[in-house]
Amino acid sequence: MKQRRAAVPRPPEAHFIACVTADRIPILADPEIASLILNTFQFLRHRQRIELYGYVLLPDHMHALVASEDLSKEMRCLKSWTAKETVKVLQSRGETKILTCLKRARITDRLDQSFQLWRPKFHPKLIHGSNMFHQKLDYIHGNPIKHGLVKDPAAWPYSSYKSLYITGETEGLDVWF
Ligand code: NI
Repeated sequence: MKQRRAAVPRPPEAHFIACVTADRIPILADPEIASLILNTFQFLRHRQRIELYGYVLLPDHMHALVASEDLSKEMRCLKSWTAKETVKVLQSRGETKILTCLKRARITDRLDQSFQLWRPKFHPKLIHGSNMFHQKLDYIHGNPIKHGLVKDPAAWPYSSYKSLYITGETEGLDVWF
């Protein structure tokens, strides 16, 4: 008889990813847009479509450590959903300047969409072992410093640093050591 597999965590075939906004339009560190991106990560986590080990949102790009059976599909899903929702947020606020930028950034062969939030790629790099895992996690958390936004990783509101190392409130994250 075939036994149902218990919910043992899969060995994390995590990938380090980087997603950049179209034309590097700096809108991801907007509180409302950041939270819709993070909520989308959480939606995918709760559906067990991804595992999320760490993340950072910078104004014009994001980095994350994620694992998934079909990472390309999930990233495509995350990007198209967050793009649509971001446009709705900007429209409701009447942010015509940014919307014009997103319209101009549109990739011309995609006629089914009128705005472009993300560049098409997500640059996945497979994590080999725990050294590389931690190196990438440190890179993620150090990114706001690297990009000159803050001096202390705890001062940047849009990363997993505080949850992992300060508050210990890691329910939004998958932890792997
Ligand atoms: Ni960066």
